[in-house]
Amino acid sequence: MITLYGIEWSRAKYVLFTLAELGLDYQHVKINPFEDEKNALEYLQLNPLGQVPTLVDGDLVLTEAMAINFYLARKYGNGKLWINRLEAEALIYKWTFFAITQLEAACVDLILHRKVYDVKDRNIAIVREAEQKLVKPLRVLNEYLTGKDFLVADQFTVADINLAGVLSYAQGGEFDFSPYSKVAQYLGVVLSRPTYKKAVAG
Ligand SMILES: N[C@@H](CCC(=O)N[C@@H](CS)C(=O)NCC(=O)O)C(=O)O
Repeated sequence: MITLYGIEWSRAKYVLFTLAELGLDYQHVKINPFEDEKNALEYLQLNPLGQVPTLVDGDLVLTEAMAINFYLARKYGNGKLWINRLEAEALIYKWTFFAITQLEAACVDLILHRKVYDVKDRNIAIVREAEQKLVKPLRVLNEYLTGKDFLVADQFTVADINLAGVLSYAQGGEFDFSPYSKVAQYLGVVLSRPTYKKAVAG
């Protein structure tokens, strides 16, 4: 039995999206990263950083959302979400690492400082800096996506889940995607999949 720890609006949503795409059964333990439950001794044994998500599948305890998604796609995908060809795999890794190194921190800052934090704790300077940090990578992504429906080999893969999942935080944080029309269109397509809606519904 698979168990996923992490509430649906946290980074656990990337994994919930994958679980829904693969139609897998799982138990969902909705740990809220803003609550003390993430520091309960029992949970720290699974994830010593006290963060979500964490996946348990049999004897395997796995943290890091993107690693979890690679694992699920490869173990249970059966031809879905993964492409067994070295060049395609390299691109799946490349766009996932691009998402977490070039985009994620800024996307998370946008939603935290526009939606999640109490108004008194929001910082407009952090919002402006995050918007600025997204300009260059989004230009690159926009150009790359021109003439493509998906990131790798024109197939929907776990790279799309990972990257669109990251950008969903910017979308939730009211980022203006209009200068990046191809990214906006792509995001609209990926995030309107019923499996994403199921993931964020919890
Ligand atoms: N690199 C980790 C980051 C996990 C992470 O930062 N999760 C946040 C919630 S989205 C969290 O648990 N924050 C609580 C904390 O850091 O104490 C991953 O992608 O899984």
